[in-house]
Amino acid sequence: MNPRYAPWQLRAAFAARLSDMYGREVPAYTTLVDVTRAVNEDVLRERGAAAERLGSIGRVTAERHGAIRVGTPAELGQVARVFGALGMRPVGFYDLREAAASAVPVVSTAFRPVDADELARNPFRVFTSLLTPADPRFFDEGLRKRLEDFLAARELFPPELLALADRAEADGGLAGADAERFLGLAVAAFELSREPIDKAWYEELERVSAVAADIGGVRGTHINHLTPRVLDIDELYRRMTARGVRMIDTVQGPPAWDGPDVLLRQTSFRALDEPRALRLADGSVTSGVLRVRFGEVEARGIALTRAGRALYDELLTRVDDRLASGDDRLASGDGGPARDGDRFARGGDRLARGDGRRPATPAERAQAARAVWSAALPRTERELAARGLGHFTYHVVADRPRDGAPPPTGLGDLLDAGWVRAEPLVYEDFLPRSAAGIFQSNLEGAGVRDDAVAGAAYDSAWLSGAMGREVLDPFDLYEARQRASLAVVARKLRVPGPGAPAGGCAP
Ligand code: OOG
Ligand code: NI
Repeated sequence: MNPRYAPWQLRAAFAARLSDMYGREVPAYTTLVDVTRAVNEDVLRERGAAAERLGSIGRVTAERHGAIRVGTPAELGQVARVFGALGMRPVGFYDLREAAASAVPVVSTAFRPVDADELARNPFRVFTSLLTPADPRFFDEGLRKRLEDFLAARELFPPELLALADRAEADGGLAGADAERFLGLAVAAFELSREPIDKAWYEELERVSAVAADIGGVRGTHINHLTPRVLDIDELYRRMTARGVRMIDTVQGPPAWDGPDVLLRQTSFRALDEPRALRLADGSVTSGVLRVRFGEVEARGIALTRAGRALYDELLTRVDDRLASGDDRLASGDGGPARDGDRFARGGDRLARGDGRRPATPAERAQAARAVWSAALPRTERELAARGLGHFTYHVVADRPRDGAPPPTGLGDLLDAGWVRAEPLVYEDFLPRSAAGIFQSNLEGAGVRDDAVAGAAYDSAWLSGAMGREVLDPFDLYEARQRASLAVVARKLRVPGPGAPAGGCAP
């Protein structure tokens, strides 16, 4: 008997083993997972079925995202093959060079399952960043050349792993012994390497960018955080702090407020000192410490439409403007001079100020965000749908009224009359500004970026070409799921395409 493992089973097993490995390497991660589980149990007890509105407790408990960073398009292509075996595809393009205040010379995508049933089985995703040595704002010609030579000479994934990955993808899974071998090699590829690091080279890169050193200063890659999903991130933040874990000073993303949860809220704790072997110029090896890994936790909300997302981005700007105008500054301590280091302050929620005033505190920012949110975002799911801001799937209600009358035709009326119900689609992706904030909140130094020269241009099409796989547009994926559900409603009720909740044509 030689059981076969489908891609989703490989994915679930990989996520679980990676979690075990990371827990051994970073003990604080285990604390984070324990506290997350306790919060989720409490939320489930308090809110009942409502707690599972954005994913079953089974899915949420197993849910993780990881993050890795690689150096070359060829390496990214190999990552895509390993994750392809797990049924994960590249979704979304994130340019963190622009989103970060510190030197974060990477562009990124996220590998994840895309079909609804695959997401329900196990939604494991990996935020994957690619170094940009060709960007002259960070690297001069000489450094670029040495960096590219260094990267070209290393091997992140053994050929046997890649061969098994290709076979798994082509055959739709692997048989027992091969699956075991594949999983062992794949987890090992993301462990922290014990090989000595060339101290001078690492430090040269670190002066440019700590991220560049983390990627291009070593011979391997590693998982740099693994993030569980929590149902109440504010409560999680309180409990971790009470346990003495020093969290970054904010929760990134939308503020806590009394309307529907949208998109993604994240927070993290600092990288921990980890002993590493360092090779000196004379060839001798000494021991030092590096901080390259950290802990992160997230709460997921409803996926926004393109229009909803544009509104979200505009609200972020409105919060910045409001803080810049000084409306939300607490009376005490206002007007103090900005400290030098604040230009690249921790937490990513810094406000660049040219007027010499101190940046807004996290509490001021949260208060401003709540005010802006309350004024601009609908307070109910129904309203989010009606204004075309959120993504939902629509389902015919089994015990709908049966008085012989034909169903109304507009989606709004179908919802009101109880023929159809709406289920929110959970946001499966990331946010560039939060990602940049997470990056820089965990960096030691800000690095340097020369904004006097033009940056190298990268976009989603470039990234697709670089790895030889199409980077999918996340909005297209949510829209397709919404549209497919509406087609089923139309067929079952024999109504013309019921269209958007606002009553117009199909969304
Ligand atoms: C990735 C940071 C982005 C997130 O959750 O936004 C990220 C990294 O540090 O490599 O994981
Ligand atoms: Ni993350």
